[in-house]
Order: sequence, then C-alpha cells, then structure tokens
Amino acid sequence: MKFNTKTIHGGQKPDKAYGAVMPPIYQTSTFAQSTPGGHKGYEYARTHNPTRTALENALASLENGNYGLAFGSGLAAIDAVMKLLKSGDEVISTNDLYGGTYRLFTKIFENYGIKFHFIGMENAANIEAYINENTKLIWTETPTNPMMNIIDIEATVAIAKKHNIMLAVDNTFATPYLQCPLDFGADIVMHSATKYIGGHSDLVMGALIVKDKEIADKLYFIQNASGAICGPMDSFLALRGIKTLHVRMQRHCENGKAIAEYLAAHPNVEKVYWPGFENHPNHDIAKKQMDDFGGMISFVAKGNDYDQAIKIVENLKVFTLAESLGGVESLAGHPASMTHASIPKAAREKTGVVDALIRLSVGIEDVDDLIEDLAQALSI
Ligand code: P1T
Repeated sequence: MKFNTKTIHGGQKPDKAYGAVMPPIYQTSTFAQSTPGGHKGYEYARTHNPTRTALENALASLENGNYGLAFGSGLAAIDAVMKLLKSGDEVISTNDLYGGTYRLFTKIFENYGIKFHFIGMENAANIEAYINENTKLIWTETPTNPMMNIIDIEATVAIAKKHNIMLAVDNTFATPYLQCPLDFGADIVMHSATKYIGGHSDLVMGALIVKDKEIADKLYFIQNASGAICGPMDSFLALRGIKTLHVRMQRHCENGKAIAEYLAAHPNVEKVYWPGFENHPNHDIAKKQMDDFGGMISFVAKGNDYDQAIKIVENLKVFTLAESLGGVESLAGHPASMTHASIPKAAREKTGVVDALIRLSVGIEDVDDLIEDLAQALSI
C-alpha cells in the first residue's frame, strides 16, 4: 500500500461492533468480565483501549513498523524509552534537540545514574569516539529542533549495529511522509504526535513505533506499568489527523520551500536554516533519506540582535507567536526564551541557538499571505 493510502486505511478496519468507519471513542476505564480473566481482549483501559489500539495500529503502519504505542505526550514516549535503560548506562544524543528532551535527560534521568553525551552527529563518524561498553542508546532528531541539522540515519545505524547499541530517531519534524527511519534499520521511532501527526494543534500526544517484538514487549510493559497513556478522545483526534497527513505535508513542504527561499533572498535576513538549500551542510543526506524538506525553518535577521528578533515575532499577524509546531496554522517561536530555554545559554549557543534565532512552523495557509506577513514584520 502506498503512503497516501496508508494514512487513510493503513492498520485501520471498520469497528467490529457495528462497522463504524471511524473507531468509536471508547470512553471507558474498564471492561466487563464474565469470569475473572474472561474478557473480549480488553480488561482495563490503562493497559489497552480499543480507540488507542486503532491509533497504535495506524501509527505502526505509517512508519513501516510492526508495533505502535501511544502516550500522553511526546516526552512521556521518550520517558518510556529511557526506562529501557538502567543506572550506569550511557546515551549518546544529538546536541541540538528539543529543550524539553534535554531537560528530561539531564534533570531527571541523570539523577538515576544514566550518563548522556550531547554531540554533533552531522558527521556520523563523530559518534564512535563516545562509545564504550556502557553505551546502550543513540538518540537522534533529524531534522534537529531547531537548527535543522540532518543526521545520516543509515550511517548511524551502521555504527549502532556494529556496537550492538539501540538507535532511536525522533521523527517529529520529518514525519513518515518524508522519511521512515525503521526502513534504514533504526530500532525505535518516536513522535511528538502533538505536531504533524495530530496536525491541528488540538492534542498533546507521543508515539513509539518499532519492528522488533522484544523491544515492543518491553515498551508495552513500561507503557502499562508506568501508565503514561493517552486517552480515547485524543486517540480519535490523532486518527482523524492522520487521515490527511499526506495532503497537509505536501502543502507544508511547498509553503516551506517558498518561504525559505523568500527569507534567503531578503535583505534583512542574515541566515536561513532549511535542509532544502543546496548549500545546507547535509543537503545531500537530506535528499537521500527524505522525500522532501518539510515546513520547519529557522532564521536569524540581519544584525543578529535579540531585541529585533523579539520585535519581528511580536509583529507577525498571520503567524501566531506560540510554542509547538506541525499544525495547519503557521507558528513562529523564539527558541532561546521559549522551546529551548531549559538548555543552558552556553550549550545552546554552541549549536547555533542564539538569542536572535527565530523558528517558523510553516502552515498550510495561502503562501502569499504568509510571505506578506513576513515582509511587513521584517520591514519594521
Ligand atoms: O510536547 P510533547 O508532545 O511532549 O513533545 C516533546 C517533543 C519531542 N520531540 C520534539 C522534536 C519536539 O519538538 C517536542 C516538542 N516540541 C515543542 C513543543 C516545540 O515547540 O518545539
């Protein structure tokens, strides 16, 4: 089945009870049993819920995995992955990543004796110097949030396999419309489904997708034991969002390209970060592993000035100044004070997250209106 059909049918079947085409919202915490253990596959809704199962099957299909797991947020999904580890284990992570992920790693899991190495992975060969017998997981975002670095998934898989280390890829920015990390041999794909998967800025959710049964069983155990699941209403909304993922992503990519090119040619813009540019350092890898370049763009205005960056984001009218990304509406953010404020200034500036950086999540509005909005905000 092709991707554009999978979003609508992949892993999805009419509901068993009455043939409902969309799965009913099973708004229940528990399921009747005829005798202890005598049930129809569902006993307690933390463990399983039919609406969540429908979503998890759809997610597995989209990412070419065998197993999908949905959580109450992206961070809850990452938290579950970290619980595969134990004290003394080490993780190598991209040094450019969502600030909340960095906070979870450094403020929670470091306290449990897990050691993190945050490194530039744009050259996959860099990873090897940090591997030792305690290394259990490589964590990567690609494209990274917010610097839009591209990590070569295939080359990273080769290193991970050579040393028998798990590789998890946060696929939030790309979505399976653009790349399927499991196809390259990654072990775990993670999503903040809050973003493009949901697509309408109306839910908070996380997802994990894997091929391997042993990893899946461990994650299902953690999902049930720790309990950070999403509810049936949000599962339904995410399924509804998935139905249009391919058409939304096509427009996000078209609008993203037009805006990246507009910004790059603008006299008041100093630098634009978007993997579709031929002079992006890993453009060739992006071309190899992605089908297009997505709708996320970061840029710095001329002068590299904090006050000016704040003025620009405050003056946008069609773009909304807000955290998050991946919804139908365009958003603008100021990573240093918003999404990446939990990364110490020195660490974030090393990766390019300067105080003047602006991040755009380009929505699916008419691109002329978006460009007009940027034009007026940049002229101030
Ligand atoms: O917000 P939540 O659903 O818990 O997902 C966390 C997360 C994980 N990974 C990536 C790449 C993310 O971008 C996020 C959340 N990011 C934002 C809220 C943001 O504006 O960047």
